[in-house]
Amino acid sequence: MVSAKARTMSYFDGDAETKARGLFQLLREDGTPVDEAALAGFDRAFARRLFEGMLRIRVTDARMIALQRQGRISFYGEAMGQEAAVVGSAAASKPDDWIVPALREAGVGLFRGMTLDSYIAQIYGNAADISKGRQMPCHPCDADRHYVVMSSCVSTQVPHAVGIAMAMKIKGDKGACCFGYMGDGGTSEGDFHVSLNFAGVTKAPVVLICQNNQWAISTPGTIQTASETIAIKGLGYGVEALRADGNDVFAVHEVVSYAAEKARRGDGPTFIELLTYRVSAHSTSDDPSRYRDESVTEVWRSQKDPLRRMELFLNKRGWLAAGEREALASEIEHQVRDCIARQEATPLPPRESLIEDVYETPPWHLREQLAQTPPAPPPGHAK
Ligand SMILES: Cc1ncc(C[n+]2csc(CCOP(=O)(O)OP(=O)(O)O)c2C)c(N)n1
Ligand SMILES: [Mg+2]
Repeated sequence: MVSAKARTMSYFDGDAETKARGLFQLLREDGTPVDEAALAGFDRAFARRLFEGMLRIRVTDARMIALQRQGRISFYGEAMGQEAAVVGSAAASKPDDWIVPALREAGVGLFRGMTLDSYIAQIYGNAADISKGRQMPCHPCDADRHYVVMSSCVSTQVPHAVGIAMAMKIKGDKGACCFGYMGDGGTSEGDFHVSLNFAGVTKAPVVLICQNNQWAISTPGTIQTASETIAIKGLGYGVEALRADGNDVFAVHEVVSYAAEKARRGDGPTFIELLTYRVSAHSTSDDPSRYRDESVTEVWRSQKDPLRRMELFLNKRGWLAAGEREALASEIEHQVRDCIARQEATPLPPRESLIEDVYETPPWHLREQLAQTPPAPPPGHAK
């Protein structure tokens, strides 16, 4: 689903620098279209799917934060305020594409079909966890959905994504591309610059997406870079650069679809900056009130909220009835609670697997440890 009409808008006619400095938008904050005709390709079913995808992340994240506060999971990083960037880009991906996420894109995996049970099992690190509890929470993966596990090291996603795309090109894979995500902080790392250079030179089929949420833990965007925009950095490497309102799910879908189609037909890489805001804390280990003015956050939480914008749009079109958002949210919450109950009742991975998956013949000191009585499981975990 792509609104080719949207590409006729003046933004796409701009020269390379104008696009990298501009801000593509299809829906204003109050939910009214910037250009009615440009929305012609987005029908009711698709618009609702995008909205439901965003709501699913919002509701799931809220439950996960509550679980962490109750001591039932150890750690969580949410995507509050960034759901449009996550879902709009996910919806532009195709099953054969590969996804290399950074910190806030678990919702991309979910949108592509990772089950909630698998996601939550990976957060609990239980026996149903595909990684057997050996990853940090919030580092999910799903090989069947081409959703690669996130590396914790900021910006390593960029060389990983460009490398995958280069391999796809060398192997002659046609009609697929790789999405690589990063944060604004990630663009200050050497990995970012090296990879952009490789992407430009090799014309790899890659879509590099920076979610500029204006914070990198406690470092604000104002001191992250002296560059006029983040997008414009792509031009120095010969990579087409686009910049869009990351809280406008239609605009995100449009720019990412444009870049993905271009990559899939062999016309090379695109670097996209999506302007958004990290409404919540960096993670459950962070307290942003210590370092930023939360009255600014409040504006992003309310008037600039991406779900609110889409809800206003859907209401105006008559595509979402009164009370339907609440009903949908409650249905999702029930599903999440059911998954939590199932995953909490699932035992931990067998502790022997820690050793036996590594050694064919464990050495004597590990055999001794294996024979010891296991300690009590942490609270909230079944035996
Ligand atoms: C190489 C590296 N340096 C530092 C860290 C610690 N760290 C984790 S997330 C983060 C900030 C990331 O900010 P950004 O890239 O903007 O992503 P966001 O958290 O805003 O999504 C830092 C400094 C790390 N994980 N890896
Ligand atoms: Mg950031």
